[in-house]
Amino acid sequence: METSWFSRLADGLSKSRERLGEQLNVLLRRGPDLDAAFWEGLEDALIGGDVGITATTEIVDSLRSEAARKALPDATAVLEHLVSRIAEEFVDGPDPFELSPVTILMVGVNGTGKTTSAGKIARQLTASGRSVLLGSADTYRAAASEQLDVWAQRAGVQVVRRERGADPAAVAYDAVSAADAAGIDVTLIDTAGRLHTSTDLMRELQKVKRVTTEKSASPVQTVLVMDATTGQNGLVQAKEFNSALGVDAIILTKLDGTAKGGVAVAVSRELRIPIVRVGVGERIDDLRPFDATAFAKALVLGE
Ligand SMILES: Nc1nc2c(ncn2[C@@H]2O[C@H](COP(=O)(O)OP(=O)(O)OP(=O)(O)O)[C@@H](O)[C@H]2O)c(=O)[nH]1
Ligand SMILES: [Mg+2]
Repeated sequence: METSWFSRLADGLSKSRERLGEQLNVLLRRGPDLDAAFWEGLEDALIGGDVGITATTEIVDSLRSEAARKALPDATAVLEHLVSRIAEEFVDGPDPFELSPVTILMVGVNGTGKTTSAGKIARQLTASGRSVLLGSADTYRAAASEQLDVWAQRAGVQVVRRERGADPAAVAYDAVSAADAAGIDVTLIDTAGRLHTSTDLMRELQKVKRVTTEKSASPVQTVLVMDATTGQNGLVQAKEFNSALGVDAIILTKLDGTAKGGVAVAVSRELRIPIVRVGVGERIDDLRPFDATAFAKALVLGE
């Protein structure tokens, strides 16, 4: 299982690795010397992979002093240290989906993968024997509720909903009431990703969170679903969600669709929020628990 997990992750990250790996290979082909051109090349490769300028500078500076301190012989030795250095950049933290009971708000801009991630997680959790309830608090799009239904049927879980246009906070209220009454382990509340303005969206989500927290007997966690293909823009949005709502954990989706998988590094270290799941494809198993070392290896070495 571990093997397939690694290969799925490495496959999913192949675009990132091709790009970063190709640049690193070019560096290695230059020769083993750890000269100024090597360090610049390494910096360019990481920035190109969307690791972010601050993180890149820190990583390269620390590798550089490590290379001097430990008298690393050549470029290959430095790149081996790069994996552990990248892995260290990730913030560790509790996984909200492992709490029980818990109520989890799935938030994020439109199209990032909130609804499908909620569905996939519902199915994964029920497969491991936990009771799950879904709340469809995206009341704007008729399709949102139907999309959640499809996943709910596969997972065999109930969906709490109201009519189109209803107050999302009212749906959340109904969902946590039903979950508390039934002794549900994990309540997942799907929310909308787009309103007229982002201020409207944040205000609405704040209300959903307030009502949920007041009503729910279980702790409430806010999980931000972020699309890796949006790169540094996604990071700006993530900061906005975090300051408006307080984000406990991140799901980073669509890593299979981008050469900029390094954005995971920037997101985790700049927000100081753990990434708890990564999406590397559209199949249910493609939403995987996050492991910093495996991720760094898959990103840099593809193994
Ligand atoms: N390739 C790939 N596609 C993904 C991944 N995660 C989600 N998707 C796809 O992204 C699309 C949008 O997903 P949704 O779950 O509808 O996104 P959403 O955040 O609920 O969108 P709104 O409800 O419009 O805000 C769907 O086609 C998903 O199948 C992933 O990790 N990789
Ligand atoms: Mg949705």
